[in-house]
Amino acid sequence: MVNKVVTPLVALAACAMVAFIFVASPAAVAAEAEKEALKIELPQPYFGGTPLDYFSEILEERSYKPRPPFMAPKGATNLAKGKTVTSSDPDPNYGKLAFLTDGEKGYQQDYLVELANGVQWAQIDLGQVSEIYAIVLWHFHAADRVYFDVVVRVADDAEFTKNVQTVYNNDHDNSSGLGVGKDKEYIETYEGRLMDAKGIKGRYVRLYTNGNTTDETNHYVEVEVYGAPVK
Ligand SMILES: [Ca+2]
Ligand SMILES: [Ca+2]
Repeated sequence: MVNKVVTPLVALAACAMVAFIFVASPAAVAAEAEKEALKIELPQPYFGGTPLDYFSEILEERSYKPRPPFMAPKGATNLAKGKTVTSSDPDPNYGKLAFLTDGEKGYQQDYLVELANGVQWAQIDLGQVSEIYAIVLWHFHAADRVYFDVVVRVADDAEFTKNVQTVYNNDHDNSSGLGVGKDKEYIETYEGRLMDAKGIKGRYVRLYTNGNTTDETNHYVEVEVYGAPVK
């Protein structure tokens, strides 16, 4: 009888020890102490517009709560600000490619870049290989829209042949030919979409889409890449 009680208690104590060591190892505690919440400036939200009439099995449920803070190593900055942007569509329907990294994130059409129909990408050169913690991406947030086949990749070279890594991919049927992705589709908001890049290293960030729930075109308002240059 005593054994029946004691054995589970011993097992529980052992589990607690393991959990304690795992959670509170000095290295882990030090790493957490070196982190702070990213300060992401948000534009004004847009109210109104046509409600979205779209359903898909991979569409993430809309959240009405503010995004929780994202913890990144102290000193992380937006490495994309003011950096050079190139695209599969070098002559946008309207707007300029430089709008992606100019710091303006408003929903007004003045801040919008529209790329041609179908699969298109925009690419940011961070200037040097960097450790990347998070990418925040605003397509167009003056309406409820879902952009299709959102794929975000990082590489060491502008042609995307060296050290290519995928940060986000919601192309479930591989229609863009970049591999099957398991991430969710989502509705655009003024908060943008924060993607956890988990500290991967690279110099170039390339962002793909393939039209949206309103039309076949592709839009960007701003892209932020939070990280630190690799010394
Ligand atoms: Ca902008
Ligand atoms: Ca697809």
